[in-house]
Amino acid sequence: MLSKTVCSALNKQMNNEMFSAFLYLNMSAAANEMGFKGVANWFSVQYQEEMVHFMKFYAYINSQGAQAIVDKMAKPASSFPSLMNFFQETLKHEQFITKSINELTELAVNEKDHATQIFLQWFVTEQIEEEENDREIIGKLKLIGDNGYGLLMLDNELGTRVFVPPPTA
Ligand code: OFO
Repeated sequence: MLSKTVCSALNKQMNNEMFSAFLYLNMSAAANEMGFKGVANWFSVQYQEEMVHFMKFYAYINSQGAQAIVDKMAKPASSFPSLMNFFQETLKHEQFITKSINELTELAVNEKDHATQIFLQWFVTEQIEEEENDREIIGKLKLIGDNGYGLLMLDNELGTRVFVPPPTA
């Protein structure tokens, strides 16, 4: 059973995950429009992963006898001046998500809600990977600078990313 406070915090995070999904879907379309098909693919996979995150919260809240409620959300950005900007904004957003998952975990600890703490462990680990991926791409973009061949190579590399649904999704 979830306390009212934990339930409302979980619902808020579920909606944050939906926002993440739509932000990355916008990024995918913007990259496609700029001609970076590989980057568009990378963000499309990112969108699918965020929908899995969203569904994990949705299923968990409902499994605890509470009600998952999809809420109105802020409008995600849709224009990005450079490839570097795409990934800087992504890292910034993921750092916000990490902070929010950490606060949620702290709340679960304070409320002695062991089930929610265990549920959130997957997200704590996931956020390490999310931020690491973004930092790695930003590092490559710094090395590449304005080199067209380098950008093309990176675009090709990001085009190979494939969505792998987690076993529990
Ligand atoms: Fe990008 O990890 Fe969920 O939001």
